[in-house]
Amino acid sequence: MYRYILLMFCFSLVACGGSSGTSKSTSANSSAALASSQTFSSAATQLALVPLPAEVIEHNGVFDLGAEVVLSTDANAPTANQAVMRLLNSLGINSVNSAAAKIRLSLVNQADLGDEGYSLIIADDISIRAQTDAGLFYALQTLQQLLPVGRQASYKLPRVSITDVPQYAWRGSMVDVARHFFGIEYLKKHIERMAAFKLNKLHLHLSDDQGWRMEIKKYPKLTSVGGSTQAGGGPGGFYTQEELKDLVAYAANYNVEIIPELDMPGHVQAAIASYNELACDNVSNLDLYIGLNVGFSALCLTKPEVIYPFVQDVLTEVVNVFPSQYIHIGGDEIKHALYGEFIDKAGQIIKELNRTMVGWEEASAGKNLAPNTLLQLWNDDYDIKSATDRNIHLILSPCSYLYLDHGNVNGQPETYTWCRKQGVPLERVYSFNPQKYSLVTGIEAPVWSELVSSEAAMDNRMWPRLAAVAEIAWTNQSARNYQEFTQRMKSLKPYFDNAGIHYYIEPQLGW
Ligand code: TNX
Repeated sequence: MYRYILLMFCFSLVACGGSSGTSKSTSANSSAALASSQTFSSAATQLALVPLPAEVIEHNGVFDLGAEVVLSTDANAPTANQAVMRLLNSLGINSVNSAAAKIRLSLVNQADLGDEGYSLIIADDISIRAQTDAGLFYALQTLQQLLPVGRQASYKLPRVSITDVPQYAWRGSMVDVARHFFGIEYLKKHIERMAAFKLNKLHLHLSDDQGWRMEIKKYPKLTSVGGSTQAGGGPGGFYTQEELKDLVAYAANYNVEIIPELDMPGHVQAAIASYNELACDNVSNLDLYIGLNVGFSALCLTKPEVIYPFVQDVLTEVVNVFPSQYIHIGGDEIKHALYGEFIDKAGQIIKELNRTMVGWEEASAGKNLAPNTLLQLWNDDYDIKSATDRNIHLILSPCSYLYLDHGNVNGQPETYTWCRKQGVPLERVYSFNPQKYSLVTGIEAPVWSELVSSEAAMDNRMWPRLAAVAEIAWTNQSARNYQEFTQRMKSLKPYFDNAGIHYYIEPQLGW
């Protein structure tokens, strides 16, 4: 039930003829309301909310948030409690014991809100309800978008009732930190930005031919050697386990789960250069790699006694650092008779570690995929039927829509074109219809970093396109409209500027 309903809405005090305009809210089902919804839901008058909520009913008048509020929270919602304090601090609002305006966060039993949904009602106070801490947290992200960016003397909010539930549980951003290394501070900023758009999975591509980025205590050379460089030959880098644990905790405060990927059995030149025995004995290229090719390295699948203890040891340390249920083992771009067997063995190791395997689409070659395995589809038309026939669910990352290493615009320098030669502009991203696929757990947009060598360039590839990804993943397909999206995004420019995001200046947003 996706509706966007504007009822005699007037945001400006002048237009409303006073601040206390009584609400003329009409039943959402009345034909008058529906008619006015058609008249008024023209893009220009929509609230600037991205992703678009499931249901928005605007009432007359505004709510004034003064310099002080009474805050009522639930002790069982630590993430939301931190988030509301951050929000009030950023606005310069004090939380006190007695004042007129109230913000109430309540955990409730309301099954239709699910695990991440919420209700946000701004009337004579601000009432936020959800079944979970995550739901309350998302209501606060919506509230933040309703507020101006930067401190004001007082804050005027539209009176509104929002009920909102996401379409997909997995709303992801993938960062390739292997081809080019990106530091923890950058990832923390990225987590905050993701959360503002209700993205909840940060998939870190932690190893590839050009670099191994996660400290593995049992194999220190993976990082001292394998992490020492990157594509193009720069200094590379790696994360200690302590840093990664800190990042995981930081992400949890933003309801973001980190999904680690250690790519195997291909894409392993950095590991082979660190521990030569992982390659087959006839392999002569044992050097670090700083080029851009793919598909040339592999763990030696005919030396199971060498590679499986390695896989076991690495994944054991991985699960000690990352609490996520899902562990991504890559599995892309390698052809070998024993490939399917590798996937099954890796899957078994992950199962014994009480976790669930994620693999790129090729991992559908596994014969014994555990029922809850997830596969990440990256070639739009890949024949994934052998997996979906077994009820294996998908994360959708079709490259011609969601590969953000491709250009924001046709011909953008330092972008790939192999999947779509015109790049994947914002409008193209937004046009992706996940309903073309079945068994969809979620949506994820990767940024591969062979050609992305700075934080500014990474920002440019991500934004504003990740906002479109967020809306695809959160909002029902039937409620989405590109023209309206661009209008809402236009109004959110101050957020992007204030957050210091080096976004692509998208002409279609008038930025
Ligand atoms: C394919 S997508 C790859 C990556 C490259 C990317 C460049 C996938 C699973 N593998 O190794 O970085 O293309 O667009």
